[in-house]
Amino acid sequence: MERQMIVFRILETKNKMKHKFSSLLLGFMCFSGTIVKSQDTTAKILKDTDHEKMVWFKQAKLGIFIHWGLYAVDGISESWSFYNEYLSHEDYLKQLSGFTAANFKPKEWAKLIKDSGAKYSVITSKHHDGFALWNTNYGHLNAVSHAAAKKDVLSPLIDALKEKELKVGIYFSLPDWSSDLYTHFTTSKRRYAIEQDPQRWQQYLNYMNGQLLELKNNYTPDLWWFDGDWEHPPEAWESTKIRTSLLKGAPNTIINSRLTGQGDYQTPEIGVPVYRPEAKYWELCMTLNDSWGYQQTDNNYKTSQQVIDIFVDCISKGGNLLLDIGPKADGSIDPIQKERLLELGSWIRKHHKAVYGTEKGIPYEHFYGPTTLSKDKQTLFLFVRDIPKDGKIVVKGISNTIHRAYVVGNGSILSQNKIAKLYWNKYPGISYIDLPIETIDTYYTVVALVLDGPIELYSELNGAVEQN
Ligand code: FHN
Repeated sequence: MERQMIVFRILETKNKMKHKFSSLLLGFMCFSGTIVKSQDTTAKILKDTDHEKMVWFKQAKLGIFIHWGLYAVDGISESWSFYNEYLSHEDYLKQLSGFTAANFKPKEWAKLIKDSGAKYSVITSKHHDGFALWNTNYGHLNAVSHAAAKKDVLSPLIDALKEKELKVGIYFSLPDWSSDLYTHFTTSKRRYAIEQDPQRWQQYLNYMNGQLLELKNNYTPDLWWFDGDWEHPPEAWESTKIRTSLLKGAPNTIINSRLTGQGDYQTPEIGVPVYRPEAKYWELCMTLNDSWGYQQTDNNYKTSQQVIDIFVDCISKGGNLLLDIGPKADGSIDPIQKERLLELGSWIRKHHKAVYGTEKGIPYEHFYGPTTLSKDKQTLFLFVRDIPKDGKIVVKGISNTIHRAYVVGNGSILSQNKIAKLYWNKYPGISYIDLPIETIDTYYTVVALVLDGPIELYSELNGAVEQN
């Protein structure tokens, strides 16, 4: 068994090297203008992250992101609409009178999130516009004192999430474009440069850190989801200090990669990684349509199939999906958004064995599609998106004996046969597994292959057949 694990690791290393070579090739092709763009998964994360504290995150696979703020009132782009000067800051703030949260039912939100199959949720406590959802003693813009809601909407949501045993993530924007203490106001207006007025910047840091401490003390989140670090270097944000202060007394809290250099995991955004990111921990954040917050004019919703495509892609590459919803200003959630979450949830429930706690799958050379592996690497899960035209799926280069093949979610045993296997050499042959039409799932049918030990991948080039 030990030996098989080693073989698997060696083969993985070989594959990584192959992948590095293909990345180089890709880079060269980009350079020569052949291929459009490579992905940026390079955001710096800490090298010495405590692996113990990452266990729940690694096993969770799905989180629900919530962008809720003033921008839902007019259905415009969160914060960016005034920053990019599509409307004035003054007009943007007029939305305060429409942010009622009149139909806000935090328990229903938490139930929906739980039913989606997510194990955690990340809520925008404050976006770049500086509007805080909780009763902060800092700043001048929050749901209690300034919006029609006249109440703290963050606390009841966090309570409801905890009640449902969901892990809690707090999104916090480092920039606050509405604060007079902050450097940037809009794309064409800067208030000041840090070098010109370090005292004012220090006042901003005090304000920002004051809010962070409030959030820490009020909610003891499991995860901090920072955003907006691109506006200043880590030294200006004093990101090391922020990390130390947030982890003080709460060492198991996880921090995302956008507290530059101080994060525990990478956060690619929208672009589904084409290749497996190298980072051990990563999470793709993704919208359901093309907007983070609620925008009634944006109907470009991904279908349930597409949402599940993206989810399966992430987990097969060893990552999580942080899928976003944008509730309306009254606190209700658009029926399409609800439907997508519930559909994803029922698919996950049926296939939970192939999802939670699994590891990234095997290279595509062995199977035409995404895969995951059980923790002990003795069960390989194959995700079949389409109906195989001859009713068979094909697996290649697996040296193990397949003890049993069955359909996850209903247990149907599947028959298999092997071709091109010669008894005198090690080439494992090609396995064909029957997948009758009655077993096909609406989105992905998942086939489990129970192996005789940890998976052993074969990648040699066979030589001449020397006897017959
Ligand atoms: O600018 C934001 C954007 O509005 C949104 O919040 C996303 C979510 O990941 N993050 C930022 C850009 O990276």
